[in-house]
Amino acid sequence: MLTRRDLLTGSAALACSVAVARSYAAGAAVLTAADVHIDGYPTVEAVRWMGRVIDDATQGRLQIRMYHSGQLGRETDTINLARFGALDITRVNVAALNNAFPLTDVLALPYVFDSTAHMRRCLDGVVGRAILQGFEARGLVGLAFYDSGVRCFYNHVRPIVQPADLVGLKIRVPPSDIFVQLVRALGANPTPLSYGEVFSALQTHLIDGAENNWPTFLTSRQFEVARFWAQSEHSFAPEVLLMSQQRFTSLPPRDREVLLDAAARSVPVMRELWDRNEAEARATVEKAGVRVTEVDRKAFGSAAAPVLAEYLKDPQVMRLHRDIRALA
Ligand code: GTR
Repeated sequence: MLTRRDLLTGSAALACSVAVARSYAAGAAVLTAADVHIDGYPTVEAVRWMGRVIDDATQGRLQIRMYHSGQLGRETDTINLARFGALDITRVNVAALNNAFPLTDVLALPYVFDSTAHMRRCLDGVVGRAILQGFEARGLVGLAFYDSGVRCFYNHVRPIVQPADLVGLKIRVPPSDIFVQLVRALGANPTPLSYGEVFSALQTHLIDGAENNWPTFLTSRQFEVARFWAQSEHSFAPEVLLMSQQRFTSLPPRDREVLLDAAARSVPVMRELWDRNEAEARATVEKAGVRVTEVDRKAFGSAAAPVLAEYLKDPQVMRLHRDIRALA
């Protein structure tokens, strides 16, 4: 959690760049957006697309300026900066939100969705709406959900087929208790690290492996070190596009409409980019010699079941989970 001091010191440079961005085009409001992914990644491109739509619809009155590649810091930091109004838009994974926003837990829990189509149905319906609205009580506006494929384990030690193959391995997890508990339940040692630290942690063997989706595995170059990919498909944890509520309410109502509409319309654009990107990423890393194993899905499901059961004790998570399963 960021303290007020961290915010004041650590965000001085950011505040400067935000100020510059806001005066970037005279008379235009420029929204600063952050993403940890590299230029060209589907989430970055979807927000850029939104920026073009907004620019057109407002004759340049409202614009988005994208800071990709983690230029504005870790995901957990950008969430707090947006809450405090020091950053306008941030695109993060639900894993970075789980601990502070428990309503998002259900989206990251293991083996909750059966497929990408199932997840999209849920995010497009009442489940997605309830979770996006939940951000309003905490200084944020939930603009949209984006795809993040399905997370699988990979490592540089050995192929994984059974949960027992993970025993003893040091596995990087995002800053979410769900992933810490899941990796522990599978017999491995969870090591929480921020996204920007994972590649060098793998390279220096500080960790043995991690878990993520195909495009991230490729663009972060983790595939160059971790040569064993296991198709565990343990979490569909999607991405969320969030806006500072302070900044949102400062905009004239007509611009708020334009923004919400552009965010909603960016979802199918992102999905198309995603589907293409995911297939290409997989083909590229397999061609580069990464060995893919199918896992014993039943054994993984059973080992992960106690983690899911623990979270389902929360009535709110239970209700959302019931709605998700009803759409399976
Ligand atoms: C990716 C996600 C990033 C980041 C990363 C991680 O799938 O797109 O936003 O959360 O995972 O594991 O840190």
